[in-house]
Amino acid sequence: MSIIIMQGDITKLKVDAIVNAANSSLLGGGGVDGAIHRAAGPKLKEECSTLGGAKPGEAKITHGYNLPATWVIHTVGPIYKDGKHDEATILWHCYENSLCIARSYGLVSIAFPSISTGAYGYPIEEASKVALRAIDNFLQKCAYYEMQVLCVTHSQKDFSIYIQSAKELGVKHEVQG
Ligand code: AR6
Repeated sequence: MSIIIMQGDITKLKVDAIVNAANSSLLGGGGVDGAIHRAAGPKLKEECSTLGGAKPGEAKITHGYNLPATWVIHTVGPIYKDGKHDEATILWHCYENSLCIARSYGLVSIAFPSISTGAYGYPIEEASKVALRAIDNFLQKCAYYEMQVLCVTHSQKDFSIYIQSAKELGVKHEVQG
C-alpha cells in the first residue's frame, strides 16, 4: 500500500483508474474534467449520460475508452465557500467513495487529481491535507489490500504543497519525478 505524489497530466497515466473532478451533471466541463473527456473521446459522455448525475461527495465509475487508464471514477467535489459548509467532509467522501469503488472493482492502481482546487476554489493547502488523510485512512483500514494511490498535481507549485502537507501530517508517501 502506498501513496505516490507526482506532477503531471492525469490523462496520460496508464493506471487501472483515474479520478475525474466532475460536476453534478457528470456530462463534462472545463479543467481536468474537460481534459479527461477530450482524451477519452465522445463515448465517455455517452456513458456518463446514463448515470443520472451525482451529488457532491458521490462517485460513479465508467470505462476509460481512448484513455490509457481502463476506468474513470467520476466524483463531484464541494464548491468552496468559507470552509464552514461541510466542504472538508464532502471532499473526504469524494476520496473515500472513489477508493471504495476502486476496491470493489479489484483495482490496484488509482490516480487522483487535486479535487475542488481549481474552478471550485478549495485552497490547496487545506484540500491536500484532507485528500492525504482520507487516502491514508482508507489504506490503513484495508491494509490487507495492496493498492497504489497516486496524487497527481498539474503544477509544480501544487506538487510542492502536497509534499509539504504529507510531511506536516506525517503521512507515509513516495515522491515520483
Ligand atoms: N491532470 C492533472 N490535474 C489537472 C489537469 C490534468 N490534465 N488539468 C487540471 N488539473 P478543476 P474542480 C488540476 O477546475 O476545482 C470543471 O469544469 C487543476 O490544476 O479541474 O474540482 C468540472 O466540470 C486543479 O488543481 O476541478 C466542474 O464544473 C485540479 O485539477 C468543476 O470544473 C482541479 O481543478 C470542478 O472544479
